[in-house]
Amino acid sequence: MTKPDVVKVTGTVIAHHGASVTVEFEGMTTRVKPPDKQKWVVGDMVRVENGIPKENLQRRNELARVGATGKRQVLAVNLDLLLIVTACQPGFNPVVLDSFVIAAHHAGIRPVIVLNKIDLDHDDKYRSAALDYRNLGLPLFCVCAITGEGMDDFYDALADNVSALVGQSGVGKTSLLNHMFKGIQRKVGVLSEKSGLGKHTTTSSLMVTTATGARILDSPGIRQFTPTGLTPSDVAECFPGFMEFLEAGCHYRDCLHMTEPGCSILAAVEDGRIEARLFESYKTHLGLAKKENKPNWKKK
Ligand SMILES: Nc1nc2c(ncn2[C@@H]2O[C@H](COP(=O)(O)OP(=O)(O)OP(=O)(O)O)[C@@H](O)[C@H]2O)c(=O)[nH]1
Ligand SMILES: [Mg+2]
Ligand SMILES: [Zn+2]
Repeated sequence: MTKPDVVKVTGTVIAHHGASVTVEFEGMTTRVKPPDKQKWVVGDMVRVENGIPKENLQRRNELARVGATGKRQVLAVNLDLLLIVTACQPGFNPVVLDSFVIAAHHAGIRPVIVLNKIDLDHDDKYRSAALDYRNLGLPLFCVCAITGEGMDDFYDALADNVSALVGQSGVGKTSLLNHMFKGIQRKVGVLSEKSGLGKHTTTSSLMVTTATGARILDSPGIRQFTPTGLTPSDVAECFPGFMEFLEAGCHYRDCLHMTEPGCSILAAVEDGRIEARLFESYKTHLGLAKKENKPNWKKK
C-alpha cells in the first residue's frame, strides 16, 4: 500500500495566548502549543503538514527590544511597516519614538509615525512636534480613532502590507484597529485618572486581515522600548534625520559623531540644521548601544 502524500501548506501565527498560539492557514485557524524550544510570535510563518503546524520558517525581520528580564525579546516579525503610535495623552515622548525608529530601520522595517487623538490636541502643539518627524523624512499620519479624521489615508497606506501597531499603553492602538477593522471589536481601556497613563488593557497580540489585504497587528502597550542588537556604529548610521548629512560624509568612516574632527553631523548640530533635542536623543541611544556591546553585558 502506498503512503498517502503529506499535504504541506504555509500558515501564519495570528494570535499569541501565552503558552499557545493561533495559526491561520487556508482560511482556517487552529490553536496549538509551539514545539519544544520554539518561540513563535505573531507574524511567524509556519509549515503546516496535514493540518498540523510543525515549525516556523525563516523570518525576514524581527522587531526586538531588551525585555523586562534584560534578555532579548522579539515583539513582532515579518513586518513591512512599524506603526509607531503616539498621542498627547498619555505623554508624547519623542525619545521613545526615536527608539522605535532606530530599531525599525535596523531591522529593515519601514517606520511610520501615527499621531492619534488629534481631537484632543486643541492648539496643535503635538501635531507640530510630530511634524518634525515628517521633516526628518518619515511618513506621518495625524488621526483620530474616535471621529475618523485622517483615518482613510492612513488605512489606504496599509493596504497589502504587514504592519504592527506599537506604542505606550493608552495611546489608542486598539481603538485604531477597531476603527479600521469592524469585524473585530477588541476591548479598549480608559486612562487612569490618577496617573494619566494607560491601564495595559491589551494583553495579547492579534493580527487581522482587512478587505484591502492589510495585515495589522495590535500589540500590548509597552512602558519602555530599549532597542537591542545594535552596535554604536548601527546607531550612528540608523539615527532618524542623519541620513542626508551622512551622504556628505564624515572624515572618518567609523565616525560616531561625538568629538571626531571633520564630522558632518557635528557640523549640522553646530549650525542648527540638526536640532539639539535630536542630538541629545542620539547621545542617549549611542550610550545604550555602547553599554550593550560591553563584554560583560548579559544577553540571552
Ligand atoms: N479622544 C480620543 N480618545 C481616544 C482616541 N483613540 C483612543 N482613545 C481613547 O484612549 C483610551 C485608550 O485606548 P486604547 O485603544 O485602549 O489604547 P491602547 O493603545 O490599545 O492601550 P493598551 O492596550 O493598554 O496598550 C480609550 O479610552 C479610548 O477611547 C482618539 O482618537 N481620541
Ligand atoms: Mg490595546
Ligand atoms: Zn560624524
